[in-house]
Amino acid sequence: MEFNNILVKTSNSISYITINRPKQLNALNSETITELNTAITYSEKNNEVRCIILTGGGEKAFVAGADIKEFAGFNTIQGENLARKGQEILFDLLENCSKPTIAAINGFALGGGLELAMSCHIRVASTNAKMGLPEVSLGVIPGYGGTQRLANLVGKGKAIELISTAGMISAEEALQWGLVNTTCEQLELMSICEKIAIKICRNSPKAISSAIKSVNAGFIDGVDGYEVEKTEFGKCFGTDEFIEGTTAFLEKRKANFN
Ligand code: DAK
Repeated sequence: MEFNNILVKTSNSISYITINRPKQLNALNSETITELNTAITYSEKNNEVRCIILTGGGEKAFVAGADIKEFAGFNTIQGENLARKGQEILFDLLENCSKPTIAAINGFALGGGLELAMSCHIRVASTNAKMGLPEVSLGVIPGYGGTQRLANLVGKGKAIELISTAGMISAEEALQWGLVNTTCEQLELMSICEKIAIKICRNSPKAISSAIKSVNAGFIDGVDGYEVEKTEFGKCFGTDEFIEGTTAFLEKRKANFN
């Protein structure tokens, strides 16, 4: 696969996707969004991949937002259309991905960049990272799910504070707020993400997929997450991985889910 704005490699069952526009602080333009859609869809379908790590190229930014140059001239219809399309082909795709996705936040994660990180299942931030949703300073609101996902992650009060002040918080504050899972020095960022990914890769991919679906269900209006959990739990009993997992336990050996 040839891309202009992202780098993709797979190694030891981990797909590494790097947004690679460091001169523009990895700002998300529509071509990058489309390329990310292709790479994530491919990684999800590829049986070799068990986990996806998403990061930004260079040392300064994860993603400093949607590309302001691109949407500056939009009207109301174009704005709404872009929000709908972008949410569907990238942000919802990531959130509903059947394989765990980890955002390695290596610097600025602003606007669409923080929305991208919040669409991932797990977030690890390096200590130099700065996070915020500064859209209201540009006269718009977060349009890629940020108002919803931030409030889900940190609560309504902190979400409205961060959005309406257009402020930025440090990695340490983000950890206190529950916005990121953990923090580390920038040099350790990829190895910390890989440690998490390696643990994930040892477990049943089908069970993990069911768990992600069940957790996500609890955040969908009108859907009973407990019901989804029961159904997904039942489905696990019909998988080869359930047989392997339980047999391995009884035989006192490690399960092999390859
Ligand atoms: N878009 C385009 N270019 C960007 C950019 C961005 N978001 N962020 C940085 N750049 C570019 C700068 O223009 C500069 O390019 P040159 O001038 O060198 O050509 C280069 O990256 C380096 O940036 P700086 O020189 O500004 O670097 P500094 O270290 O001085 O400052 C900064 C770093 C992150 C504080 C600063 O770059 C900054 O404030 N960037 C903008 C942050 C921001 O406001 N991001 C956008 C948030 S709003 C929508 C859906 C969603 C959205 C919009 C529409 N629709 C559905 C329509 C979401 C909007 C957002 O994300």
